[in-house]
Amino acid sequence: MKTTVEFEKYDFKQAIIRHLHSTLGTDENKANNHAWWKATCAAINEHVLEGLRKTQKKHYINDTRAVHYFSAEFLMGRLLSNNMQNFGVFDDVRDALKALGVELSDIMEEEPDMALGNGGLGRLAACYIDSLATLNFPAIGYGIHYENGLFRQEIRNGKQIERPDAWRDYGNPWEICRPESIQEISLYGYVETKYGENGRIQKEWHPGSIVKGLPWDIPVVGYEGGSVNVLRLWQSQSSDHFNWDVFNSGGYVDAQRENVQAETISKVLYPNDDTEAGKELRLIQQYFFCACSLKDIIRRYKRAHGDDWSRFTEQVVIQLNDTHPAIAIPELMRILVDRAELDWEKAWDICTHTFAYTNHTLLPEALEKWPARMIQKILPRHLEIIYEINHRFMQEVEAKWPGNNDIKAKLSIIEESSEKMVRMGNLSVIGSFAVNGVAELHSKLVKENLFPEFNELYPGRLMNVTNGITPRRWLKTCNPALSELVSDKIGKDWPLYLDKLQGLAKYAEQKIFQKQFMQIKHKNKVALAKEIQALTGIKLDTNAIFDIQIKRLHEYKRQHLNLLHIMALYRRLLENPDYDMHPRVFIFAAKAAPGYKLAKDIILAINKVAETINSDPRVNKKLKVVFMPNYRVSQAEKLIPAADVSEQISTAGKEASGTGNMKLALNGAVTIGTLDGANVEIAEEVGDENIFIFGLTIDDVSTLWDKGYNPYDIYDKNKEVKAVLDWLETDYFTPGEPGALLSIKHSLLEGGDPYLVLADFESYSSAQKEVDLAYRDKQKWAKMAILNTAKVGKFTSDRSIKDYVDRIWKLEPCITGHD
Ligand code: 26Q
Repeated sequence: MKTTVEFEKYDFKQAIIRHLHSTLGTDENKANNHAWWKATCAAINEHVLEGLRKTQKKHYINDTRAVHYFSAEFLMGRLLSNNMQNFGVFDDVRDALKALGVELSDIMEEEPDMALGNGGLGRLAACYIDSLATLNFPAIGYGIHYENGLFRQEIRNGKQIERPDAWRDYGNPWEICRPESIQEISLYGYVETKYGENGRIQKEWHPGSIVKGLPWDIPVVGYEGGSVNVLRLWQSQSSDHFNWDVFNSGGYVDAQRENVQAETISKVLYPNDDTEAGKELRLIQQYFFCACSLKDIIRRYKRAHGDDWSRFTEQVVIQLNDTHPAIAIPELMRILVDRAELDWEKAWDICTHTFAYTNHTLLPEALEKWPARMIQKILPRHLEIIYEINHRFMQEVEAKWPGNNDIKAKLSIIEESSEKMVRMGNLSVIGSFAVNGVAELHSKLVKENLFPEFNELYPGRLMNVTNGITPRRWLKTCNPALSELVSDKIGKDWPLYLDKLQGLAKYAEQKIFQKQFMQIKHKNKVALAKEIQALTGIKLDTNAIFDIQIKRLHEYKRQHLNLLHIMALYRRLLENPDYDMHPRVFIFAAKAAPGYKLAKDIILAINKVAETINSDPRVNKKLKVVFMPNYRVSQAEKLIPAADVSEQISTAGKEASGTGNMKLALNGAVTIGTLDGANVEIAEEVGDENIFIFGLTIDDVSTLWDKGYNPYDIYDKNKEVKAVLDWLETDYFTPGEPGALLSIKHSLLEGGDPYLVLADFESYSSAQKEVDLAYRDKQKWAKMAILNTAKVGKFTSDRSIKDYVDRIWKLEPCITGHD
């Protein structure tokens, strides 16, 4: 196979030493792990940059159509091991370092995670750019170069404390600063209406402030000779010339203040994974990266096509990762109408053939809305454009449903509440040629519940692309032992053709293979147990079931359902020391949005229950609870290979897809889950006998709400539920502090239990009993675990990307190869 980069005669040992000397100014005797890490990155980077140059040259010469993935988040994690694996040089580098007396696994721990995202949506973007590079599709990721990524979580007295994440403090070896591609963008000010010679109305935006966007490129290395694409992240800076006047008139301090304001834009990632109501800075962030990225795209387009806009939509497709970049739609209209002086109709035609939008949530509180007044202040011209888009759209609605004002009010981009709001979801559907949900069930609900009228008005626009994960990071790199076993059985090319994992199914009942598979799982559990002991002091029995729930903390994800069940097990063990259960370790890891009180209380409750149980000699041989602080990509890579059970227990209809569910199943964990998000498709793939499905379905959920749900009915009827909820109210888990965990009980009773935790408790509890029984049958469990790995090939992000390409992007691969 032709590869982008040649390694045959490359001497890593020599290169690493060379970089230790000439890049880092140190030597083998003085170097600490950090220096070794940097020198190793520098050696790898020689190849990264060579691949990047070749890929860019090829794209330039071929002038190919490309996808531009706009996302406020890219949760990249660490890149050294990933880049080495994708180049296929991991073992060579490990051996080279070994010869120098250095352990690769130690120096990899030096790398800070690039945590420029909150959770699923940000990690999805990272998996997608991996697949795009691997499959040689011309693509560029566009986002924000946050100075501080998602906060670091510390746990003190059981409580979450947020600390800043200074991921670049000692430099980031992977990023390339591109001052030659700086862009300037405008904010604030007012709009002047002018009349051109031909009587055409011209709008001129006189900005109140100008900000510079400085791009940093992160090379994205495709697997085994794929392309090296780029992720381009914008850092905000004050614009020199705009401050010049202030500066000259002696306003040094004022000028510095403007600097601070401009530089604030890319300072910090918002740590919310739903919405942050009405925060001006968040809107500015969104506009900032969209405007910079559009200018960048248009600069590149014009280099090839000048002022001829007729081929723009052939060359450019822009994917909006949720509504966060939706402001790009009126921004492109502004450029086309005000700057390029195209007719509105022509401009709108270009726009609606350029954008496609991915929806990631149905939760009404998570659908983005911005006060019109705020847009007016920050982006006055964009508000006018949004009104014009809406005005014309309302005429379409009138033509389709004459006189129907209810539908108009519902579909309007403008919500006419006391404070006028701009609905970014509606704007995105109207301004895009394709809208997709992220799992079959979710896309169905998008069509039938969220946007049914849009689906009627624009048949075919709403569709599904089921999420996926990159098997390079989420199996090959994070679980090398299992990867090797798999390669021995089915050959080495499964990371590119994940459906080949099906080939393992025929060994699912073979004793030797079961033993090999489960031995690897056990080794991974031992490694995790060691990590957990080092981090938390908790000692684990690695023969226990490792039951793992790792994801953002949210009521709808129901970590508290898991916790109530743990308390119930604890209670059963106290009441009956011989209560028959296989030893189990429940492991949680989760960050809560800093302002989400109940989520933080659930973290506190998990930690307090964990402390109590772990130090109770009556039960702690059979039951342990661990809360791993500071959940992040690199931690997920250690947890996932060691999981026996994967907890995917959201209220049906609430989790759009989930992607952790796929990662865990791929690594041979068996899911206990509801029929929600991609769990439905995982169940279809692995078969009902290889997954533990429980709980209300979406239909059950709506029936239950329709007939009236009263959580007190369950509290009064189910003794165990009553007992554990009442237990929370005492000071049993929080000595001297009764009531510290009361908010959870309160939300489940007086609060009306909005996520039906109590309604699903009994069903969850019996499913957990089945898990316990199944695990005790070693062969049965091994078979289930193997079949999970064997049957989840569908969930490779390569398949997702091919779906996007076929259904939406219509790209051709551009093979890089040699010069
Ligand atoms: C918006 C406005 C202001 C501040 C923050 C936000 C914001 C930030 C992040 C809103 C949402 C997010 C992230 C959402 C997210 O991660 N959604 C998840 O997306 C995954 C990938 O499709 C799905 O698998 C999950 O089901 C979905 O919850």
